[in-house]
Amino acid sequence: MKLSLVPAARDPVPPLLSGTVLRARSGFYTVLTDTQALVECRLRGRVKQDRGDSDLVVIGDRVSLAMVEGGDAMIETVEARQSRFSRRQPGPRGAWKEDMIVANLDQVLVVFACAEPMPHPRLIDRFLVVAEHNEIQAMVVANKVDLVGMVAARQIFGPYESIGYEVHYVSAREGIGVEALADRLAGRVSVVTGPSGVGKSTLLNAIQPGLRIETGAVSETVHKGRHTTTSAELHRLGGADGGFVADTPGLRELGLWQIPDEDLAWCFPEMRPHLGGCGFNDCRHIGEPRCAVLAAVEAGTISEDRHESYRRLLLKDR
Ligand SMILES: Nc1nc2c(ncn2[C@@H]2O[C@H](COP(=O)(O)OP(=O)(O)O)[C@@H](O)[C@H]2O)c(=O)[nH]1
Ligand SMILES: [Mg+2]
Ligand SMILES: [Zn+2]
Repeated sequence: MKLSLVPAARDPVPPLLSGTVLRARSGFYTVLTDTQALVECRLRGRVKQDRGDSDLVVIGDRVSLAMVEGGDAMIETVEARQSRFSRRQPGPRGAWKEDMIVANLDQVLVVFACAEPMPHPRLIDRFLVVAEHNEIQAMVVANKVDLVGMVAARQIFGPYESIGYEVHYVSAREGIGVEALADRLAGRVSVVTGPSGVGKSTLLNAIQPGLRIETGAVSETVHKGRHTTTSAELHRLGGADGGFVADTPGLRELGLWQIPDEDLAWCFPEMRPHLGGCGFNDCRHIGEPRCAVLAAVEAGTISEDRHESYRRLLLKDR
């Protein structure tokens, strides 16, 4: 795309355009400028050097662009990230690789189905823990309520409401609860995550008609064997308040995520008030005497199920 930039008379340097990265694919970036133009860009070599070989530019990054000869655009600078959704993966020779997924996001939607596939509390907790570790506000979306009804859905997901998570009971297929959820996305940057088959893509298509994201069994086989998360894309929401949402096809391997042992309890919000109160400073909350967390489990303020998720994550027992 060609853009002609006319520098202001008092401004000796041609101005840079600011924008947000919506798509990043094999060295090419699609940037939505603050003037609402979509520009295909490449990355200045200097930026590559500055940032080493970690994820240089990911979707959600705020960047500045310069137009170069021939009408091409180059990303000149990348702003510091306000927030991030990333996962750590085992890398070569025992090193850890941080896999950046989205930058500058406001919230994570942890989507599960009420049935087909049956939700598993261990897995729900694993997704929530990843969001907490990234310090991103998480909400739970219980999709496919049409299959089980509200009473059964509340039995499964109600405990998350008690912890303080916002839970949306929806049916992407029947349109139940979709409008209320769309309201919560307006004007924000959201990432949709959850296991495959729960209806994430269907839900996004229902929230934003016109997106036409692939759904169902076909897309699953197509994506199988691709070990990349870079195909994630920020979609613009059409409402008056704007906003963006990212589908994350590569998050199926979330099981590889590792969180340092000493950070894990903090990732269970209901454990936080008790963390200072244990008899031992280095208490792991799995059987030590005078453990405040175990006392709260005993008293029923922390659910046994959630503590079991904690224990299994800590002991890498999945
Ligand atoms: N019964 C029912 N099926 C749904 C609903 N939402 C999605 N599905 C179906 O669930 C399957 C997986 O949906 P998809 O959006 O591809 O899931 P994703 O892998 O999480 O993106 C598809 O066959 C959808 O038609 C829903 O609310 N109710
Ligand atoms: Mg999908
Ligand atoms: Zn303890």
